[in-house]
Amino acid sequence: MTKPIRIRWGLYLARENTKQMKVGIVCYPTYGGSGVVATELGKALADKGHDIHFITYSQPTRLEFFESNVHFHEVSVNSYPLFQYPPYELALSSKMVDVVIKEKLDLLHVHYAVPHASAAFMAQQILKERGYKIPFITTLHGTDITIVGKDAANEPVVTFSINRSDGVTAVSEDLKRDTLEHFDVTTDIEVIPNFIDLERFKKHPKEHFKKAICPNGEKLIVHTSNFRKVKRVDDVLKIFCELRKVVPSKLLLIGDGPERKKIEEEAQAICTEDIRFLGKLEAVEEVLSVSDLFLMTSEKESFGLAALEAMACEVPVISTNAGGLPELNKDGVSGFVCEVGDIDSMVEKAIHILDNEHLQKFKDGALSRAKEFDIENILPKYVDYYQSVLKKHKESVTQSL
Ligand code: GMT
Repeated sequence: MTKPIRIRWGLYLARENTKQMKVGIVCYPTYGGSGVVATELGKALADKGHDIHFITYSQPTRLEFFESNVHFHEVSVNSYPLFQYPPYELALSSKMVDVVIKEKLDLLHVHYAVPHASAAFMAQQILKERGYKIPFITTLHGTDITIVGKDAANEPVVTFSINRSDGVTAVSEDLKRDTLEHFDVTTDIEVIPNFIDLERFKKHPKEHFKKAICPNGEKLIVHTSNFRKVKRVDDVLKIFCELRKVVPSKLLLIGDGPERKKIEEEAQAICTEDIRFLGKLEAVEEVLSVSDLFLMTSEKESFGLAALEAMACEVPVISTNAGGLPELNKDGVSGFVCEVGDIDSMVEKAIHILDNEHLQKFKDGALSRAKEFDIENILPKYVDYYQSVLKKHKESVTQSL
């Protein structure tokens, strides 16, 4: 029997035989991909009996109020006339300290490095002084590395907090490579890709939608994103304008963001009657269910969760070769992968896919590729990783006693 020690570590270490963990999850609770991944991961872990505590500034978008084993702790930032910018990171670290102690958490898992990793490091140091030892894992999602992290204004803190994380995961091999290339990172990075709930994201019988949107049997093209510059939504318009000259089709643009107004103006100037903007949708899978082709034109994309959601609904994808997209979209199988900005090639591939002779083959290819990212396959990777980080952390704490 192990001798009792005075360090107060999480219950997991005291009850190793149960394997149930108490995990604090920190993320952006809004529409971004990292928040979706964090929320779905937390819900799936809770389903398996783990106790999950979301620590965020508002209720995560995909979280129901009453789910068993799921708790929500709101971070509220008190401002003061002196502050031009309310100190969110400070409030977040303090909340983490509070929740770890009150809820006896075993582990913190922060999604999107900025500023969550440095806030977790600060919380860990405070907890250490109070006699609580807790490891934290940072998941790198994309722009936290490729844009925000690389910014000289943030880089030293991002590098430091990645290196001080007890575990680091990245959502694609490409993001791992990019991180190692641009940051002086000494910690191992585990690649755990995005995942999909195939119960929700599947082809739903919504043929009446298709009839309403495409009354004359047109093909339905779809794009969903947060309308940021990196998504190159204007390329979607360019592709569609060329495509509709050959294939009668309609375009749906789903989501919202900084570029939307500009894109709407551009759309009005071209073929407005065939393009519709739907804004943010709760049940995006219902529209995907009747779509024939998904376009992802990003110049940076660490994984491409929106494309995976489309594939799970049997929608082939034409994507760029940016970031981790080629790791998801299998060229010639689930769709095609083209150079960023190569409109001609994307139009040519779109015409090929939408040909009735080929369409079903690509739909089947998209679905079978999506199945490889079934949450049931990816969740055990996170659980195993949590357990290995907890074990390593326990060993290092024991050695330092
Ligand atoms: O920048 C965004 O588009 C949102 C961002 C986020 O972190 O909220 O999404 C990133 O994370 C997703 C989940 O891991 C990935 O599927 C997206 O590819 C990634 N976006 C980019 O790299 C641009």
